[in-house]
Amino acid sequence: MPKFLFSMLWPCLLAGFCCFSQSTPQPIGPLPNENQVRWQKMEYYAFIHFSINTYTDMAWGFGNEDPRLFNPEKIDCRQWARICKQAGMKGIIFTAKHHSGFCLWPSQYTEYSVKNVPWQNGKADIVRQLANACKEYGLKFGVYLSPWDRNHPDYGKPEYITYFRNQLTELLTNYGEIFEVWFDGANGGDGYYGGANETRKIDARTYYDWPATYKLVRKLQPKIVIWNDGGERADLRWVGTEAGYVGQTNWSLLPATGDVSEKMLHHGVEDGNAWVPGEVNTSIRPEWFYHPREDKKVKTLPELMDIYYHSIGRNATLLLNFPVMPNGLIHEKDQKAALDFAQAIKEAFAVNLTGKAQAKSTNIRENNPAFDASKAIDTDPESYWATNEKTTHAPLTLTFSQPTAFNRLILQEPIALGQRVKSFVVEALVNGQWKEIAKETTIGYKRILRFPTVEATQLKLTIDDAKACPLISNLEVYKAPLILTPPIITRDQMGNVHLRAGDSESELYYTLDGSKPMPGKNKYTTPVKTNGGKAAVKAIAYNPSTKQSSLASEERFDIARTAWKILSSDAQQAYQVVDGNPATSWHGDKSAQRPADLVIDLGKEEYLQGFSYLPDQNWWADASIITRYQFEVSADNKSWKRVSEGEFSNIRNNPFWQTKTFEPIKARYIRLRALKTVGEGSAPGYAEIDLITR
Ligand code: FUL
Repeated sequence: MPKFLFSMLWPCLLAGFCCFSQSTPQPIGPLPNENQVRWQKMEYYAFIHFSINTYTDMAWGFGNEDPRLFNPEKIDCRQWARICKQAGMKGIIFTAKHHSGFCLWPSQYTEYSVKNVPWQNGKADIVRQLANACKEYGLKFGVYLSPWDRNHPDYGKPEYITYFRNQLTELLTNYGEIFEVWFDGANGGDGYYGGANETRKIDARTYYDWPATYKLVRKLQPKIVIWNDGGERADLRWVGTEAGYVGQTNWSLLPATGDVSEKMLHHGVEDGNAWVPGEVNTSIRPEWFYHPREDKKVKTLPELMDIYYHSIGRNATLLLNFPVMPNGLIHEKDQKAALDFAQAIKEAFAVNLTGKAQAKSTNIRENNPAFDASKAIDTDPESYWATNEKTTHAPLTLTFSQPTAFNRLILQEPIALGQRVKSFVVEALVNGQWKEIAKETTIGYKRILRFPTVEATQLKLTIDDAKACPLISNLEVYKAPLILTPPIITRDQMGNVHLRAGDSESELYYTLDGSKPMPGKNKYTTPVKTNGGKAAVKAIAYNPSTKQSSLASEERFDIARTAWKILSSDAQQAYQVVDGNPATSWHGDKSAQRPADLVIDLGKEEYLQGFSYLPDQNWWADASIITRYQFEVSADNKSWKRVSEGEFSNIRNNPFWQTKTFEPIKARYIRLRALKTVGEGSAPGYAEIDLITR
């Protein structure tokens, strides 16, 4: 800059600085860095899971899958990008290499990649195709590179780290700007490992030398954010579940070092000394990879809306996964679910009702109009309502020009100055009386509250407690249309079907013959008896005052479990594994010798071809989840035949129904043997056991 210009500018700069020092609130650390702020503003982006195990119907490839299986004859990465764009997502993170070790780009460091598949004569580079498609659709691009590699012969040795970093370098150098890199911490131990077929355990904290790996990442991609649930603290954190929600209280902070519990991942830590915001990762289907059996299990609109409010609405981002089919496309049902979801969000937040309202507060920082309460409802995202120094309690009142009905409230803090609010209350002035509508804790980058519709003339936000003077950059009010939740369908051991509504106003209607349920026909009042055989139940919720119907929910039940006797335990509680209620569970005997068995007499011979296991659904019971099993059948409870054995791959992070099928066989007794649980030595826990018959 020419000298004379500088001399003209510096008094202005100084004036600006003085103004800053007098009145602008001081940041209260820890603070996000620029990359974290940019990432947080993305709010919503996609995961895509696609690999060699898409062709073997497995959750985790073992590492020995034949590359010749890989045959995505209709692949169209532009379809993936188009769907994500239309769904309102801002980027895509792709499984460039999952645990099987198979690379979706022609890495020069391994033969286990797309370069050795017959399809397209080994010339394809799917990472490139997707990176290009993202560019075309204005989406950011991110990569998932699994540190655990079940194919590589050197996994577990120092040599593998060089290999891992070489691959990382390829991905972070050759495909343009990468916004996020995903280092999944999963390591189930066993694998192919170049033919060794053995179990290899590593210490995830030390083996990968994360500090050096992070350094490399940041050198190659200075604008990246790093996700890691396995070792050194990264830029982002896992929220402790893959079910699609973060804690209602959610601090974007963690201790910079040391182990973190699941509770800490779920809620953050109020006085943590590092900014590590949460990313909610979940799949649009129960599992991450495509399985045809899940075509009927795509998340419903009410489920996706819950996920939205429990992720983006709770100061996190949402990373929603699409499993790509073997033909290389996203299934049309997943596409429809994502687009309906986008439409519903648009409708929920169509008209901000603060437009004609006035915001006032008795606490404006130094009475400076730059920090007036109106700054919370203006359209400038950079401006904010600021309160006086040393204040930790302050009200803001919004007065509508006429009585206004609303049921959603958005609040935001300017996080570049730190996350401050510890608790707050929201009240509405209804017919001249203040009515409390919410009492909550943290806000952070964005908090969205849902509550039953109120018609009010005023809304009062009272910040009750904060780490430093509270600041609110945005407050919006909406009236979102009601979305009825389809009923939950369960069947108890006696074969009675139970329906449960998501609210207290809906009536429920059902059918048992596969036809479409209709309001007014077959109203659910008490549990419905089925004849004990297979049953296909469909049900809807219906709101008589709005005359709205929900989507239909659907469940298929196999043979009823009426005559089943649990032989391996005398405890009456053991019958909770067949009570049809996923919320109840039974844990095997802790003192019993390993391996632990669940033995059931089916009461008569059945023609079996599979079984399903639902682990204890309790958040804290993960040690009891079975990860390796054997399933045996018998005609006489004496001689047993093993019909299935293996792993429940990603069950710890995604403790959902696990279904295994086998060659059909007649038997009267079944034995599920837990070979391994998450917390080795823990008694196996079961919420439900069920069978698939021919
Ligand atoms: C988990 C993995 O083991 C799953 O397969 C999936 O990739 C998910 C996103 O992370 O930990």
